[in-house]
Amino acid sequence: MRLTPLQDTFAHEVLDLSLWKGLDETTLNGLRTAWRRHGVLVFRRQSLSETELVRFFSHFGESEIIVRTDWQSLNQDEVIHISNMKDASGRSIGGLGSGELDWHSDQSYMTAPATGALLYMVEMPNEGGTTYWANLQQAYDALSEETRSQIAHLEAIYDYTKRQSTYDDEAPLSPALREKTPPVLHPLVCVNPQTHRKSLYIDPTTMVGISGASTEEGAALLAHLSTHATQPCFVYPHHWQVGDVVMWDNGQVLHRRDRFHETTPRWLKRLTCRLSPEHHLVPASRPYIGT
Ligand SMILES: O=C(O)CCC(=O)C(=O)O
Repeated sequence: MRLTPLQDTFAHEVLDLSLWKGLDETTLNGLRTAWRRHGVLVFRRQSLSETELVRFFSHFGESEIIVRTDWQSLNQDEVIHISNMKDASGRSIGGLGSGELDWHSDQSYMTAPATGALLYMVEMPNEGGTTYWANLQQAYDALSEETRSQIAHLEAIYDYTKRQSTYDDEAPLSPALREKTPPVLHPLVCVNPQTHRKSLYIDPTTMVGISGASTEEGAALLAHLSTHATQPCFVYPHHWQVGDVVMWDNGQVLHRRDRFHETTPRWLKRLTCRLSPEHHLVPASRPYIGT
């Protein structure tokens, strides 16, 4: 296995591995270390069944069944479909449509986020649909001293209602989904348990304010942090090919997607796993019970 940085960014490509084959413990440990260090790993030219995908990702953390069970694969509960494609009866085969997805962090709407994520590209359009990842530790390092001390002990409020309102083709949040996703608080600054370095933890698609701040002050600070953290110098743009596997750690990075034409099919398989707070930055969170 060899690792190479992608486009001079933090993201790395892993070469010489066929993920459908069983991987030995030395290789898996190398991958675990590389993932903790770099936050985004890319594997090209893979060909994996859903069972093989689930088996590969289970080496990094316990599989998580996410709240969007309506996007689940018929074969494997752990796999969801991210797609604009429809089945013979005209029903979407998965979620997230064809629109732009703004910067977000998966599971930030949960009190105990499962922060490991993987996408596997199955079918893609010729144009659009590029996905971007932004490094939150590099962004923290580049903040002014003044902003760092301003945010040191602040928590942001996250609400799934805001996130869902940005998705294509979605009905309003159902009572059942609302029950699973009440508003939560996460600190704006988290510490990596391995390196002890500080990092931002934000999600512009889901944050609705800052606990204890006025609506205007909270919105201004969150907008400032979001604009700062997503500057091109902190971003890796991934230009997909069929067979790509990308895995990322939502404790370290944000991601977003460009829109693509709604009539061109795009289909990814998606997995989520629970990363250990001993080895990965997992935000310490609590329910938000209002002011
Ligand atoms: O469709 C993509 O490229 C990204 C999907 C995404 O943002 C997600 O699965 O959280």
